[in-house]
Amino acid sequence: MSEATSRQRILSGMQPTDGSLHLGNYIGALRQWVALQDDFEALYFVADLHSVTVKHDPAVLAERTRRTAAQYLAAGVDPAKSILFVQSHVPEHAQLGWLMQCVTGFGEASRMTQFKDKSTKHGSDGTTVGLFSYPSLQAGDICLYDASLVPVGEDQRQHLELTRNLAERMNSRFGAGTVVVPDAHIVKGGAKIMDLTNPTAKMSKSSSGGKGVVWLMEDAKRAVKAIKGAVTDADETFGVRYDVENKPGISNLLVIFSAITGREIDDIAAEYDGRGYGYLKVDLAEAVAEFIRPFQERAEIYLADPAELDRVLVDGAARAREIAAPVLARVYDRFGLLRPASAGGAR
Ligand code: AQP
Repeated sequence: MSEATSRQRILSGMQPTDGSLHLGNYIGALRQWVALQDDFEALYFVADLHSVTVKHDPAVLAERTRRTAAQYLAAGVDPAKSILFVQSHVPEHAQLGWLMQCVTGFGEASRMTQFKDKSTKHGSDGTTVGLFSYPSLQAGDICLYDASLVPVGEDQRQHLELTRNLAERMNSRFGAGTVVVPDAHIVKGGAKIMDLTNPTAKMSKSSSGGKGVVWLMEDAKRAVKAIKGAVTDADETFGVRYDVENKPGISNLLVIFSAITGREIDDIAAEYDGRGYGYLKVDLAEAVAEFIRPFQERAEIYLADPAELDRVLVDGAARAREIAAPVLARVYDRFGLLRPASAGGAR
């Protein structure tokens, strides 16, 4: 077995629902992707098929897809170590996604909290069947590569649990080894970064207004403003400590501070405890700005050369398909689908 194939395989993706990722995407997922690519055979994709499950603007999707890929690269995803591609460039995603839908129960899909949240937000007219079945497509994304680990933020835990259930169901109905049952890899610190203006809700690309979101591709001055304006907690002692229940705002800032600087939360809390929240915010804002500026410069270099960016993505899709095609053929066989004559005909 070659070194590449003896390593465990991991897979993860993000939706190009905006021209910029946010700090939650970075801390909860992207940062881990970069750390994991040395020890795992890593596949990272831009989940464009997922992004069209809600109303989207076709005029900007292609640009957002490139911008998302450029941000992966700016964060340190290295195409020499990882396979970086666009989901729709690998048609096997939609094909396995369909089979996954066919083993998903209506009831279990209805219980997904992200679906409940998003369908409430978009209303019945804006809620598509695609949004409903998106966790099944996601299960297909993962199983298509026999991935054993999926690095995601806490918000994806329920979807990963569904993927495991669907994979186990497939193996029990169609035989052991039809698909690999994956595990979630959820980061210990920063798995759920909260909105700065509402620290009980997660920071999200689609959060209304976006005032509490730190965007990786927006002017750093705006990030500074957002952090300085973060909602903190009523506490006359200005106590700075990690206490999610009683001090969700300060705890969120401490998690961000720790993730961006690599310092321990307790050390940061000890430094600012009793000095007032303002000092913490000013220094955190500066640290975030220092992180964002070079990040943007790197992303802009990739965006300035779309032909090279596309070449990386074309190469990534070809490598991804080399893995995906035999896995899909195996699952098709197990389902009993007739092989096309060009692939040897009936079994
Ligand atoms: N606030 C967060 N804290 C930690 N991790 C987060 N992730 C998202 N928000 C946070 C992680 O980022 C990855 C990409 O997610 P996605 O783009 O597929 O969609 P999402 O999870 O639905 O992210 P958003 O920002 O909330 O997008 P919209 O608003 O478009 O739905 C995932 O690994 C996720 O865990």
